[in-house]
Amino acid sequence: MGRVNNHSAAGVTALGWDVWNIRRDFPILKQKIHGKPLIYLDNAATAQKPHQVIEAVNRFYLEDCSNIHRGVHTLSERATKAYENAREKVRQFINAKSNKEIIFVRGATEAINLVAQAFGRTTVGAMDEIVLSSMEHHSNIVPWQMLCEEKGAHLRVIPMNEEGDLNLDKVNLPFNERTKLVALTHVSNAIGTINPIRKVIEAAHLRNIPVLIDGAQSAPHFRVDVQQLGCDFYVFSGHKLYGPTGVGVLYGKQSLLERMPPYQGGGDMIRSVTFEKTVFNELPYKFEAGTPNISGVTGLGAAIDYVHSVGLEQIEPYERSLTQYALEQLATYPWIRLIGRPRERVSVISFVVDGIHPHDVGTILDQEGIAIRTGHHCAQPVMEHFGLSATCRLSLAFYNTREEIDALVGALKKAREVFSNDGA
Ligand code: 7TS
Repeated sequence: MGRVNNHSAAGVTALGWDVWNIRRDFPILKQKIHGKPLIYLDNAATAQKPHQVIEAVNRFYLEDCSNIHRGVHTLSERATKAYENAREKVRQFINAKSNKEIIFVRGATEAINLVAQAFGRTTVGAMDEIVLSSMEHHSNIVPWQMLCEEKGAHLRVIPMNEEGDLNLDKVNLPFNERTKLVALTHVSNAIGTINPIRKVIEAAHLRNIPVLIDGAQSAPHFRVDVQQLGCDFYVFSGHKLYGPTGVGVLYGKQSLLERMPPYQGGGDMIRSVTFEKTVFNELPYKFEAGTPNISGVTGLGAAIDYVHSVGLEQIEPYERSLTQYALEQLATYPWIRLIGRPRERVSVISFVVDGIHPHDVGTILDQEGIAIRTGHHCAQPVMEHFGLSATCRLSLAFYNTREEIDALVGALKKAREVFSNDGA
């Protein structure tokens, strides 16, 4: 159930959503930057944390701090319970079949590297191919490139069109008998495109090709059901989902994970060790060598509880209407050029301002207390596609408001005036 407002304070939208009430959960949003109220529009990089998450992490260190899976003492039992409860919360959150399919890692990046090493190194050989798209984050390019270099394999790329949508005609799906994996982002972090991943998964599965979905930018915005999607791997980062940094998730189908060798060796991932032979532990522990990020995992569990308490079914329409508002406001000015017009998108918008380098825009906005991201967004092939080296990117969360978008547009106008006067 979503947390719908039932009092009629100012700031309540037509959707019955009290954004001002929600904002009270995020202590960081109260501060001023350069004397102006903080307007945080860099949520695709990392989302802010509600006090429920901060308190869960604090509580771990204040009351339960202990190592997991090893102790019979009370603190260790409590820590283990919190850690394994979080695994169950993640399982439910993405509707995986089993807890064995949920591996805790450092983030989306580590999850992809794990698959590249544990799956890739045993499956991919010389002249084999891995298919990516032209809108991947570097995290979903470089690990595959490293693997290809080692194995003498090749990357194939699904192209995108001028709007920033993938070209998914049969001719543009470069699958063949040498394709060993498809690794595709669910949502572009640079231009916000939601890719029709089911279509790609179905086409790949017709040829028995497994598919990894990079969910770093989808998990925070809408409901994901890995069984319904049918993907073989799905990865996301906790910190973009209002959780702590340094924790993320690899989902993998049990049958595939069972066949994969461990990624790292160490404590907790073994059943028995002698100098002659080590027997590996069962799933999911086989992939969780060493002491994990226990406080982070506990905090991620609290973040998932928090997102449930707000309600993805509330978050999605609110963010959609806010995105629509931002697009309309930005489109009012001919000197603002929106980059990409995808058919379906999340609340990530890239733009450039005529005559001002994105980094200068970012610096001027910071003086107004507004945080946006400028640069290539770790997606240089996307920049190249649009003939740019950098863009300005705003990325909205459910605690952002229309007033903040108005302030952004006001600050952009100011930046434009400053630069026009300089040039005069
Ligand atoms: N995949 C996508 C689609 C991403 O957007 C990111 C991070 C990653 C993978 C890597 O996630 P990490 O948590 O392991 O670093 N994206 C961004 C961004 O857009 N700005 O900063 C980080």
